[in-house]
Amino acid sequence: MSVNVTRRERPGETGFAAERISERRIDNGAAERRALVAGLRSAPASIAPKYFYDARGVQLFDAICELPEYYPTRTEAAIFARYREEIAAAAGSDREFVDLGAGDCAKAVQWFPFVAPWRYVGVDIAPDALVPALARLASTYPAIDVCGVLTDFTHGLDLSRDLAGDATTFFYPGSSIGNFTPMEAARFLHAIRRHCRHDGSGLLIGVDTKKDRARLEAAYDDAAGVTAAFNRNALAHVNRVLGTCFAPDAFAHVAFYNERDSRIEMHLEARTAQTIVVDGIARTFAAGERIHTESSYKYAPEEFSAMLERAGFAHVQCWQDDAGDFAVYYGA
Ligand code: AVJ
Repeated sequence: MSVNVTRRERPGETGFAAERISERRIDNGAAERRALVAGLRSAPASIAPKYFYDARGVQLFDAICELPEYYPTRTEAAIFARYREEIAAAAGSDREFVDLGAGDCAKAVQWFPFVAPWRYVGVDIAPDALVPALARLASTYPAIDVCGVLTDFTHGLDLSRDLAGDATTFFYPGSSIGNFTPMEAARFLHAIRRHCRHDGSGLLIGVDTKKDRARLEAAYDDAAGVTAAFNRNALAHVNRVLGTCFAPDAFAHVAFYNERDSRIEMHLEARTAQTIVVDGIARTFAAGERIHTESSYKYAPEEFSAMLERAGFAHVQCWQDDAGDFAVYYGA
C-alpha cells in the first residue's frame, strides 16, 4: 500500500520524515474485500463499522460529536478537564504515550502539559489526519520524540517493534472499545496489558455507561439526522470499494438499544425490495431486511473495572461525571 509520507524535511520546512512513521498495515485489500462481500451475502447481512470512516464519514462523525443528543464526547472531555491532575498523577509523567486511534491527536495533546511524555506514538488505521497532525506536533513540541504507526489494530495489537520499551501510558478514549464484542474487548485489553511490562505503565481509557434507553437511543438517532446520514454513508463507501449500486436513500436508519446484550445496534433497513449485484452475484434484500452496521457496547463501571482487572490491570481507578453518563478508567 502506498502512503504519501515520503516527503523529506528541507531546511526551514516543518515536514515530517517518513522514517518516523511505521507502516504496519499488511496489504490485505483482497481479504478485506472478501470479508465485505461475505458480510453482504450473509443473512443477516453486515458491514463492518470501519466502512463508516471515509472522508465524508470522518466529517459526519465530527458533526455527531457536536450534537446535543450525543453526550459521550463532551462528557468525556468534561471528566478529563475536571480530574486532569488526579488522572495525570495516577498515570505519571515522563512516559512513552501511546495514542490508540489517534486521528488528529487533539485529545492526546491536552494531556501533554500534565503528563509530559518524552515520546508520543500516534496509532491509527489511516494516515490522512494522523500524518499532518504528527508534523504539527513535532514542530510544536521539539522535546518530544513524535512517531506514528499505521495499523488496523482491530485485527490484533502488536506494537513490539514500535515502542521504546520503557514505562508506557496507553490512551484509548471515546468509548471506541464499544465497537468490539465483550470477548474481543477482553482480548484487546489483554494485548494492551502485555505491552505494559515496565513499572509505571498503564491504560487510560474512556468507556460509555449503561443508561436509560431513551437517552441512548436519541444519541444514535438524532433529530437532525446526522447519525442517519453517517450510517447510510457506509453504503456510498461500499459502492466505491466493491462497485456496487446501493442507493443509500433506499435504506432507513435503524438504531435501538439491545438491553439483553447491553449494546446499541445500528442497521440499514431496506425500505422496499432491493437487488444489488455484489461481486457478480445478485443479492436481494427483501423489504424490511436489515444490514447490521454497528454495535456499540455499554458497560457499568463495576463491570468494566472487573474486565480491566481480569486483563491484568491493577489499582484500577474510575472517574465519572455527576450523572454517571460516561466513565474514565486508569489501570496500571
Ligand atoms: C466511535 C464507536 C465510539 O459507538 O458511539 C457514533 C460511533 N456511531 N454514532 C459510538 C458512533 C454512531 C461511536 N464510536
